[in-house]
Amino acid sequence: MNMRTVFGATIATVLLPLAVAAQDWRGWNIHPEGYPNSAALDQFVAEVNATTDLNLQIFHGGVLGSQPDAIEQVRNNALEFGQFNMGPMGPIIPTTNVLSLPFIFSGVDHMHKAMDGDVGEIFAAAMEPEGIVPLAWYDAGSRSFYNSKRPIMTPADVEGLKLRVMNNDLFVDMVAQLGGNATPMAFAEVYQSLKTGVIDGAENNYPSYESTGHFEVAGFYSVTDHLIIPECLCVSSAAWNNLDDATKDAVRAAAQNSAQTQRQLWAEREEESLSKVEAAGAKVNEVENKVAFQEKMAPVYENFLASNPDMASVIEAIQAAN
Ligand code: BDP
Repeated sequence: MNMRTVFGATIATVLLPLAVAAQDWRGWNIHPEGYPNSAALDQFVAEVNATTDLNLQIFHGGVLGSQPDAIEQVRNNALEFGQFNMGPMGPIIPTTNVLSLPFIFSGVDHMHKAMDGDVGEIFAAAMEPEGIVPLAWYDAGSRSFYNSKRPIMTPADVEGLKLRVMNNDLFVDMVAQLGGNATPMAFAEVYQSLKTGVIDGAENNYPSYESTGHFEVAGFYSVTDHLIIPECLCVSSAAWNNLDDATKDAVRAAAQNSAQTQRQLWAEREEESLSKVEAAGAKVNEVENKVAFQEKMAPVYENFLASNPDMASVIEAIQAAN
C-alpha cells in the first residue's frame, strides 16, 4: 500500500460518518430568485429547517448545472433534492413521458385532478425505484410557441421554423409533425441562440418566456397551449430512505404546503408576465383552431405507443381523471 492509498482511506473513514451525521441537503432549481417556484422552494426550505433536524439549502438560477444533469445528480444522491419539469425526466424514467404528450391534459384543472389523485401515484411508483421521490406537484401552466419570424395561426405557420425544445425526443417528434425543426438545448443557452439566430424560436409558458428575456428576442407568442407538463418537488430516494417516519411526514407536509403556495403565486405570475411582455412590445396572438394542432399530434401518440405499448393504460387513467 503506498502513502496515497493510506491517506485516501484515512480521509474516507474520518469524513463519512461526519457527512451522514450533518444531514445537509442541497437542492437544485433552474429559476431565478422571486420566480413562483423559487419562492415556494424558499418556503419549503424554511419549513423543513424549522421543523426537522435537516439543514436544507436551495441553489436558484441553475447554478448547479443543467436540468438533465441535475436529475441524474438527484438520482445518484449527489444532490438531495430538486424541482424538476417532467419533460427532461422522460428520457430517464419512461413512464413520465406520458406527461409530455401534447394535449394530454384538457387544461390545468385536469392536470391538478390527475396528479393530486391516483394518477400521481402511478408516476411516483415509477420514479421511486429510479432514485427520485416526488413529494408534491408544482404548476407550469401551459406551453406555447414563440419565435422571431411571424405569428403562428395554423400548423402551416410552423413549417421551416427552427425551434428549441427541452431534452426529450417526444418534443422533436412533436415539432417535426408540424413541419418545423426542433433542437433540444439547455434552458440557459436559449436566449443567446435566439439572439444570434441559431434558432428562430422555442416554446414555454408566460412566466418563463418573460423571466428569461426571450420576449426581447422572439417577439411573436402564439397561444397553442400544446403542452401542460407538471413539475415535481423531488427528493433523492437514498436521502429519503435515510429519514425516520416523523421526519418524512414533516418533509412531505412542507413540500405540499410549498406546492399550494407555488400554485397561487403561479396564477398571479402568469398574468403579470403576460402584461409585462405585451407592454414591452411582444405580440401575443390567440390561435382560433387549436384542434388543427391537436390533430397533427396523432402520429406522436402512435409512435410513442408503438414503442411503449404498456403506456396505453396510463394514458387512459389520465383521460379518466378528467
Ligand atoms: C420551464 C420549466 C423548467 C424548464 C424550462 C425549459 O419550469 O423546468 O427547464 O421551462 O424550457 O417552464 O427548459
